[in-house]
Amino acid sequence: RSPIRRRLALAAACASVLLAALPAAAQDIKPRLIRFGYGLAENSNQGRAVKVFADEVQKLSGGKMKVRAIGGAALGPDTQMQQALIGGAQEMMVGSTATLVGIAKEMALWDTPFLINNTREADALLDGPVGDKVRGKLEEKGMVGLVYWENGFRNLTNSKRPVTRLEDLDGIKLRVMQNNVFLDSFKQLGANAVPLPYSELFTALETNAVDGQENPYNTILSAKFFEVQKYLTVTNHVYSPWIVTVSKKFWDGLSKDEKAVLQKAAVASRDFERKDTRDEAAKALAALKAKGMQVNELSPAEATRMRDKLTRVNAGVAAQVGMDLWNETQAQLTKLRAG
Ligand code: TF8
Repeated sequence: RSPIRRRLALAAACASVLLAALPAAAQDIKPRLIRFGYGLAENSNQGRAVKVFADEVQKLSGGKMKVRAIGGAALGPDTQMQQALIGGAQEMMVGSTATLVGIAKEMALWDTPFLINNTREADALLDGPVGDKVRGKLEEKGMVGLVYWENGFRNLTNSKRPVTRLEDLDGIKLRVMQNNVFLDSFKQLGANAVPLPYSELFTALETNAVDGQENPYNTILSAKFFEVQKYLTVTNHVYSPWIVTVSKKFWDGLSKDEKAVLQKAAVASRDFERKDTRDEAAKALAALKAKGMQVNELSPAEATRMRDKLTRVNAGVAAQVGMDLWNETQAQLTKLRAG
């Protein structure tokens, strides 16, 4: 490189060091109010992580940017909040990737049954090129995806009977997320699958409008589903992520420094959330048993039967997300499993 280019590079490096050292007050940050909606209770892994995000934004912006956290689906179910983000009436949210499939079809990748075997694979896939590509699809639709959080491995509950064999699901009215892959998956298993927004789930279970549902242990605990569900079957049938999104209309009006605040806070909240969720999940099953739930594992033979039925939806997911993305995902997983 020429000496002049080297000097320029050096100057640029110094400038960025200086910039990083600047107090928040000297950065290009204006007072901003961010309404951040989410569906679970304040006292849940989702609520705790939104709080961490809010505190982090406050700190990094020197108190100029304020996050107003609004939980319990008070701003509406995920799909309604997504439309508010796209229209610019709400700034941020966190929710299930599964409810975004109608907006960005590639999100269906994360609904593939048994795609991800453990949290190491989840983090590598979601934080790597595949996760970035899927997240990136939201931009042209009016949303910016910042980071993925962990919802977790999903397990089945119901109020009718213990599910020990595939046939036990026959006729069980099972709430699923509003998503074609989940609908197809549970139809394959013989359940009477009913798509419902999460915000209507507790009441639907309580009034026996539906018999069962599936969610990670954390949510079964924080949403108090144990009060209205007797049986829990350990299925771990899919790993669900959450995604933190920003209204593109709002995002485009932010300065570089303001965007950096949100990005840094998002990463900090992700790291907190995954650890918190995993710590809680490790203890949650015992807590659910203590609350009176009757828990059963599946025999290896029955687990295989269910898995075989569920993975019948895979070809459909591959077609929906595109073979390039599907193959890239499988290749990364193969590599991860080898090393
Ligand atoms: C579900 C999801 C929920 C999310 C949440 C409201 O069952 O697992 O955790 O949608 O953001 O709907």
